[in-house]
Amino acid sequence: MTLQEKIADLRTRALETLPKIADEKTLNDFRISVLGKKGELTDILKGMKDLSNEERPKLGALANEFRDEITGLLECKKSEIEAAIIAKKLENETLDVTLPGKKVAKGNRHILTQTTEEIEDIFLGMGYQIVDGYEVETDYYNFERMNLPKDHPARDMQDTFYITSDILLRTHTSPVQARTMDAHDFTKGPLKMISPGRVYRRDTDDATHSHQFHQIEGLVVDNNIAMSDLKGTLDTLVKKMFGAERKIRLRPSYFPFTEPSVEADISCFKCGGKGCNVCKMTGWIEVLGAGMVHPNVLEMAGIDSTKYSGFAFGLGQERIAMLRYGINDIRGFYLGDTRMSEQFK
Ligand code: FA5
Repeated sequence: MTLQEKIADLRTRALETLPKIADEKTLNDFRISVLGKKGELTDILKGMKDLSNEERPKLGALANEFRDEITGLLECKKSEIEAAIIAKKLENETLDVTLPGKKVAKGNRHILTQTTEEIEDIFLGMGYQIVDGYEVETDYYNFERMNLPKDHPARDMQDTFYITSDILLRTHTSPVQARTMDAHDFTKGPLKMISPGRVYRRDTDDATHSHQFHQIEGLVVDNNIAMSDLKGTLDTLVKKMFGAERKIRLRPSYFPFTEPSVEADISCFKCGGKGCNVCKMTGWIEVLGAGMVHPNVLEMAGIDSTKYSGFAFGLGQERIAMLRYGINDIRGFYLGDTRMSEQFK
């Protein structure tokens, strides 16, 4: 075979193979085998040295023509393969807009947060300000400023978790009373505040007690504040939270920081007052402690107790929520069981 014939033969084979190629790798291998440094064309052209001066340029022109033709065809094939890849991708990615969408799970606020916000709204409507307190408190504010000196036996009622002998996890929201009284300027008007937050006690957990729970403190200090103001305020709160039919009772109690002191109970949601395991057979569930601010507490804040008087209360949100929604175990608030939390959307 002459070199011309060899090129013609290579061309025939190349034109036969090219249309059958369907992927980039095979195409590249083909290019190398035909036009590459060690490819067939190079091999054929090695024979040029034996040609006459007249024939050599003719063969060179033929080889160039062949190289240009095949290079052009390779380019076309490459574009064809790329277009096929894109078409396939698009086919796989087609979006069926008629398919039903995936629902994004929506959470809801914890029932204790909802209860707190509802109570906050009631008091905001009565002109109270909302104050934040500290969960890590000093013995001074948690006890001493609440008229509970170091050796006072009533400290036993509220044992807690101590960080040092002077720093503790607060047992109630009452220290916010002292902090707010210290900061209040009575020339600007009466003091009316509530303070919600988390409190801690070394209590044994049972259906109505937890070692960590929530309270809302309330405090009003002004001239001529009387027990009737406290009673009216608590009545309004209970009516708004529970409706007019739910019974509330006030019974005498003792807190070192109020005098006189009361505790308020609400008739049990489960037995309606007959007595059951939730209310420990009493028919009532205690929801808050309250009373008239003790003169010592006012004086320690630099408030003249002959001119000013006040009432204060501390209610437990868990108890309020239990009564409101018929939840019979306080531990249900903290277990994170979605079957419970989803009921309060
Ligand atoms: C107090 O904590 C007083 N600081 C309340 C107070 C404030 C009285 C202002 C006078 C003036 P007591 O320990 O009773 O009081 O708690 C108040 C309320 O917190 C209770 O009525 C109850 O609703 C709730 N509570 C008390 N202990 C627990 C507990 N272990 N688990 C859940 N709730 C509790």
